[in-house]
Parts: sequence; structure tokens; C-alpha cells
Amino acid sequence: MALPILYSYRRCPYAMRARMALWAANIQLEVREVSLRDKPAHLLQISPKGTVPVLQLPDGKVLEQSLEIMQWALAQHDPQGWLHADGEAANHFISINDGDFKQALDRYKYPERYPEQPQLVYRQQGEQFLLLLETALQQHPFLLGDSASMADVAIFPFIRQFAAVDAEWFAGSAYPQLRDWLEGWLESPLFAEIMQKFPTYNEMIA
Ligand SMILES: N[C@@H](CCC(=O)N[C@@H](CS)C(=O)NCC(=O)O)C(=O)O
Repeated sequence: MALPILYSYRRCPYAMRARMALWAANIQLEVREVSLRDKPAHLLQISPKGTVPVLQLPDGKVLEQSLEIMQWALAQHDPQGWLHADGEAANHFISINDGDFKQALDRYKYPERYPEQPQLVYRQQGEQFLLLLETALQQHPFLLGDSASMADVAIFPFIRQFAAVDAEWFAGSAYPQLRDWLEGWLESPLFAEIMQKFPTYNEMIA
């Protein structure tokens, strides 16, 4: 039987969140690791916008947003109950993450591309979201309660990137609960599985 095809990029936070859900749901897949500089023609044919992750189901249906892929995967099988939490609250956190926070993250990570402001300003913009997460994590071990949800899984790959820009600063920053939460995800067996290396997919020899 044909397997769903996942176009992915190992270090992409959107692809990470999709892989977390696909792996948690134990979906059998063909993973095609792409080079973002040389995207496979088939990827561009099924999803001309050319971002990853993209999932093509055996019936031909194409899911081209990471959150859509997560929802689909967890609707098949959600052994850890990531969809159990309040969906509206999860969407609230995720929309800030994917909006203002992602914008600040890009600027903080590549300040040379955004010379309008010093890097510190971009970090401070991102910290508004860190503070929101820290406050939530002071109430309970995960963003929406006592167990993990879509929100935790969808957001932690972006916090990982933010933390890595200046690891020393993050280690001493005012977000201890967030640091523990992030560490918990980075040390999880599931994260190790989704970060395994796949050879870059080569259409010519596939
Ligand atoms: N809204 C999309 C965003 C995906 C996205 O922007 N992925 C980046 C990599 S992290 C990408 O593929 N960029 C295209 C490129 O760099 O050419 C989603 O949630 O899946």
C-alpha cells in the first residue's frame, strides 16, 4: 500500500512540529528530506508555495500547513491526548507564536538582515511571548495544564531556536520554568526520533 509522503527539512521548526505529531501518532510514512535551495519538482507541483512541511496522502490529498498536518495526524491517533486541551486556548498561543513571536525570532536570529533596530530590541520583542509562556508554566507543567497539548508541541521548536541564538543569555534569563519545559522536550525520546537524519531526497535517483 502506498504510504503518505512527507516533504520535510530536519531543522525547520514547522517541519519539526509536524513530525512530532506524525511520529506520536505512529503514522507510517515516506520521509523526503529536501534541500530548500533545490526543491524537488514533485513538491513544487503538489504545493507551488514551496514551503515544508507538506504531506501528500495516498488518495492524493495534499496538506501544506504544519498545523493541518498535526491535526490530521492526531485525528488518526492521539495516544498522548494532545488534542484534549482547550482548542481555543491552544490556538491563541500558537497564533502569537506563528505571528509576532516568529517575526521577532527571525529578526533576533538574523539582525544583519533587519538593520532598522539593534538585535536587543528584537530579543525584547520576543521576550513578551517568553514571559507569557513562563507565566502559564508557573501555573502548570505544560502550557495548558498538567499534560502536553498541541500548543506545547507546536511552539517548542521555535523556543528552541530563540534559545539557541544566545544560549548563555537564555541560560541566565528570567524564564526558569520555560527553560525546564524546553529541556523536557529536547530530551524526550520523541524529539530524538524526529531529529534522526534522513539522506536528502534526490528525485533523479528515486
Ligand atoms: N505556514 C507554513 C510555514 C512553513 C515554512 O515557512 N517553512 C520554511 C522552512 S522552516 C520553508 O519551507 N521556507 C521555504 C524556503 O526557505 O524556501 C507551515 O506552517 O507549514
